[in-house]
Amino acid sequence: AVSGAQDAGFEWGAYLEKETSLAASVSCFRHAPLCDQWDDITVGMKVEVLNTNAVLPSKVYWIATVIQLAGYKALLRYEGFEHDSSHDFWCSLVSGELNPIGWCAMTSKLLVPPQDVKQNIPDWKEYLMKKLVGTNTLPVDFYLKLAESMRTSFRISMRVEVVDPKHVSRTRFAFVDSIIGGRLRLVFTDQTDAPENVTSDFWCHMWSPLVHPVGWSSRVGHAIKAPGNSWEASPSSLRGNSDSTFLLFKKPRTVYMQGGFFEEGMKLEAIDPLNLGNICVATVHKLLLDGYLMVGIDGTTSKDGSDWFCYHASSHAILPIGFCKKNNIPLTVPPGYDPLTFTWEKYLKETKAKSAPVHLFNADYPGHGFSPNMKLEAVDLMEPRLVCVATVKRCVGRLLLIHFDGWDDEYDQWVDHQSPDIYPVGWCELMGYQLQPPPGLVTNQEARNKKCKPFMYGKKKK
Ligand code: MLZ
Repeated sequence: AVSGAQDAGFEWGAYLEKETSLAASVSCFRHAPLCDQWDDITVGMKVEVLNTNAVLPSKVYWIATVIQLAGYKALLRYEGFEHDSSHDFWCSLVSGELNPIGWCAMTSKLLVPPQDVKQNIPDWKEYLMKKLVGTNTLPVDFYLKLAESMRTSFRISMRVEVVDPKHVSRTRFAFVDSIIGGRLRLVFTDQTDAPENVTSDFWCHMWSPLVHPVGWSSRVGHAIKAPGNSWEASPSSLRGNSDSTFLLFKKPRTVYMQGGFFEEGMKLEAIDPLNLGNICVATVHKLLLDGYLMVGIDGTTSKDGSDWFCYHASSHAILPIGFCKKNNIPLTVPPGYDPLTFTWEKYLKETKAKSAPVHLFNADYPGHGFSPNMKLEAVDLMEPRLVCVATVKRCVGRLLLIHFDGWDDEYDQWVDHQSPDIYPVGWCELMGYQLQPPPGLVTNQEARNKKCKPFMYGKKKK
């Protein structure tokens, strides 16, 4: 099962310490709950939390300071331990276990200092008063804002059109079977091609460019898998979606066509939709409406165009020629070409093609807070049910190269920094979704028993 229980063996806190890595801040992820509130969450802020360092029959609480932040998680130290880090502990800021200063007083809970504090503190009240001056605490509306930002307008059983994972040049009908943290589990309404007893499903974020409102394909001129049953084909199958359903979907930025637009046959560089670690030599094969383009990777394109892929003209996955060279990224060239001797100039001549002019590409770049080595939770888009422990390997403008910890570099994926498929550390825990730990990673319990077992690499791509 994917959702449900956490992998008891993996703990982000211990893992970050072992890797001596930082995690990307929640404020880097625009689609993540509390992103806009996260500027108020700082190292040094103080909270009230259960005191587990007490031997009393009833629950007692104590004040702790945030020593370090990692996504939704915080390393805490009880007040009184000063520079002694031996009792530090990791806690999720969104678990509901942390409270603003004053919460105990308001709810008649007892504040009791931890028993292992070695220092002699004769007057705790005075001590705390001094420590608390000028410090921050959790905003009072923190949990309210959290609940608000977890709400979604997508509904179970809503119908959508989604890119067919087995045939990426067309979409197919599906319905929303479940929603977790804005991620939709889509079940295809036409199961005629699936083996019996197997439900074919697909996970994607509600703001993924792969998912569209019903009617989108015919509106823009995109291919769609012919309805497999009469229910799907009948106009009444649109029932269940209200007229305003399309408002829920992410609309790509408007593209202006004056000053020219992409044309059929133009060459460009594009992230390979089936191999997201590769940026390839590609061609615009067809223009659809509303600024959508069918793009094919040169050399792999099957005759019938079944592996063309729809990118919007404003997509950050399509790039002007020379992008890779300029940014020192290996360009994936068509079969038969040598990456060492490939030049665009020669290639354009040989193929008698034009390159897509630079000004047609979306150059918006507001900046971001990611940097190499930061940890995060990222969807393996080739198996989008899996949210995995991952690292930012490179940042090139707005693109991030995501590496899946413990897996071969072949699994790396280029994503936009605003991709809805990357999440802060602690996101899976918040959503109750299973996080995929690095393969072969020794669990904490084993680590405690064995210490320093070598890290093993996972299987090759299947
Ligand atoms: N089918 C694959 C799953 C790989 C998942 C990798 N995620 C980074 C395998 O088990 O080989």
